[in-house]
Amino acid sequence: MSSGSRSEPAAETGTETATPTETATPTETPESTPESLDDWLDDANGYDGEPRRFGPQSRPTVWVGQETDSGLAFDPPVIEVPPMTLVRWDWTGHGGQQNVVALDGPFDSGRTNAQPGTKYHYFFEETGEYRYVSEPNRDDGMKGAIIVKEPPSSGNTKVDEWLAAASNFEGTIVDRTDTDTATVSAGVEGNGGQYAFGPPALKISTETTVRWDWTGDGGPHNIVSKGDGPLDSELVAEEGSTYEHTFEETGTYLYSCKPHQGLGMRGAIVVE
Ligand SMILES: [Cu+2]
Repeated sequence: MSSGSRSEPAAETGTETATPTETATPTETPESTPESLDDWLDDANGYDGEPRRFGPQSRPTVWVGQETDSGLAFDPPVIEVPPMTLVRWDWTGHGGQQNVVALDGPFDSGRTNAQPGTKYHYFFEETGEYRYVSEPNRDDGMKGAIIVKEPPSSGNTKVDEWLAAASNFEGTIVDRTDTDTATVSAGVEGNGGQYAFGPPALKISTETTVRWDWTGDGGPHNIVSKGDGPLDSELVAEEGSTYEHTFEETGTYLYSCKPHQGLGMRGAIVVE
């Protein structure tokens, strides 16, 4: 995603801090943006159709001027964040003059800049969909969006906070309290690749065995408890690999695939 190391600039350029009077307010169907967000993003460079999701307390950074097969891009082009999130943009210096300008006005990094290390940020308080472009490159597909929405809620706070970053979690804890053996697939579609557990959240009864089945997609995965917990599998990639654990005690068990935890490859087992 980021390319190489770069030093901090002596002076930040194009930086702007939102003040209480300068909060983001989505406008109703403005004339400049009549299409649906998906239609508008159809030709966005570097976008595979799946927003990158960030949870509460995250610090998302979008690279400005990422070279992709389709052309210069914002990276990631589309992110999903909760309200009250500070989003940063960081110029790579590739591809000449660029800026970050919302179509409907709430944020604008100002004049274009080609200097690597140029930074801009904006604090998103309100839910909404914010489309933006780099003005010199807008007709070439350098466009992006910030989707600000409340994270999915299952009612279990520990699960919701842990899985807020998992793109395939929509607030559902699948109920398997009626079975002795429940299965979870490791390496299903999500989090920008085959980097998800399916389903990401399960509810079971005590004395239930959960078996994780490797799909063989997305490279090596493992199953490791967050903090002190009972889950600790090998890191393997082969389709058909399995790992299982029988849960004896009630509680909420959080886990992740260590190599892909930062992408959102996380899961939860609630034992009742
Ligand atoms: Cu993984």
